[in-house]
Amino acid sequence: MNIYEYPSRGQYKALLARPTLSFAEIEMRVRPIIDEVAQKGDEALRKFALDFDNILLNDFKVTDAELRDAENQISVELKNAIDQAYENISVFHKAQQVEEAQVETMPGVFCWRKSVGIQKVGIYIPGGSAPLFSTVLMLAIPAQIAGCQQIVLCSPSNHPAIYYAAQKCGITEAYRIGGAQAVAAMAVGTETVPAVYKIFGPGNQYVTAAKQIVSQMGVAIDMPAGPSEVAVLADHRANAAFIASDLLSQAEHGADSQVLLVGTDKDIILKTIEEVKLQLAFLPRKELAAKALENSKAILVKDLDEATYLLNEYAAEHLILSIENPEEVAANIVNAGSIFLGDYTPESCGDYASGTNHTLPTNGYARAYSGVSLDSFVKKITYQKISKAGLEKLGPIVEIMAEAEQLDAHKNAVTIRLKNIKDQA
Ligand code: HSO
Ligand code: ZN
Repeated sequence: MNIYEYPSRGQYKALLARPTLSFAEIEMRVRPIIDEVAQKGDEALRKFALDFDNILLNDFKVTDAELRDAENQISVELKNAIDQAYENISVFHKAQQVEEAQVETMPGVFCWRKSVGIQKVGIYIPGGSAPLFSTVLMLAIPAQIAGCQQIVLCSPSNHPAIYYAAQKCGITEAYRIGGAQAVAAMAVGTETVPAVYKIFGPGNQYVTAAKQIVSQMGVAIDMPAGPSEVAVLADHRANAAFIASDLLSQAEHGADSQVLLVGTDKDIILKTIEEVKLQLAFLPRKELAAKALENSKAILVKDLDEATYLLNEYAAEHLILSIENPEEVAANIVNAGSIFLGDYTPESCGDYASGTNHTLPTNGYARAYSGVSLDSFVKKITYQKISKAGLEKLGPIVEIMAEAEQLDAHKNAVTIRLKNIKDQA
């Protein structure tokens, strides 16, 4: 971890830059996969499973019995933990259901808006060493609350915790397929896998590229994704061991994870770096974490105002405020995916079970994007109803505007009705 002492504001841009991801080369490899799934359906899925993962896929739809039986294959402790996380995430996301009032903008002109669940959504959960069943909760719970009718899960992993979470969250069907081809299947549909309208979930560069490509084909995606990241702000009284554990919990996600420590006290920064070394040695995923730490930075700044400025420039996916009065700084942070306040709020709690969603904007997207929430699973339809008296008031305004835009048919749609109302009188 390199230390940068009191960099000038002019240096921030270069200092905070994320590594650029070269999309073009991966895109070239992913496009033919998507085309082949579109043309050959299940046959292509079987071929890619054999070519890429050496798996002979026959039936890849997960059976109801497999989903139901998952409960018996995990420990009671894990089941109870998932159940509590489910409760907390449900409560937090249910609170996002807001019914908007019907508004009478002018006498007789009524406008309103309603949230409607996206009918068909797809959730991708990667395979690999960490079975991300927590991500099933984070995506399927809001989908369930939103009232999505079809919630499709694709994952190359058959970890029972993934299946337990899936059935608990009302996933309507699950398929044991992975990679770019799974994203393609959910985008275009095959004989077995239904096409969906929006695809969610993390994945490697190929999955990310596939999501980006299908999003240009008219299928919505949750958000543009980059490697996961955390920024920790520490003051003179912060606990170095706590902060080190937070940095490592992010670093262990992958070699490309981004970890940033911002401090107002050099001693704490040095102690934290020592602690990171100590704790790293005990981690089963130490190689991955060590790689991520190679590109990570510790930045010493003169005070909390400067830290706030820097952190707003960076726009972290996760921001931990390990400082005396975290609320004061939090009030001035305008760019972050999710903020963790105080010494006893590790990111891990948000990752698993406090209630907030862990699918968050990375790579600086927190400047303009929000994390996944109930909103991500609904569309908002607007409605209006105008009475005859309302049209008599509003109509002439629209006639004038349509005429000024030289759109006569628009004007006529009002005029013809106003005339009809007059004739009735
Ligand atoms: N920190 C990850 C989410 C996660 N952590 C899943 C553990 N499991 C991205 O926000
Ligand atoms: Zn995590």
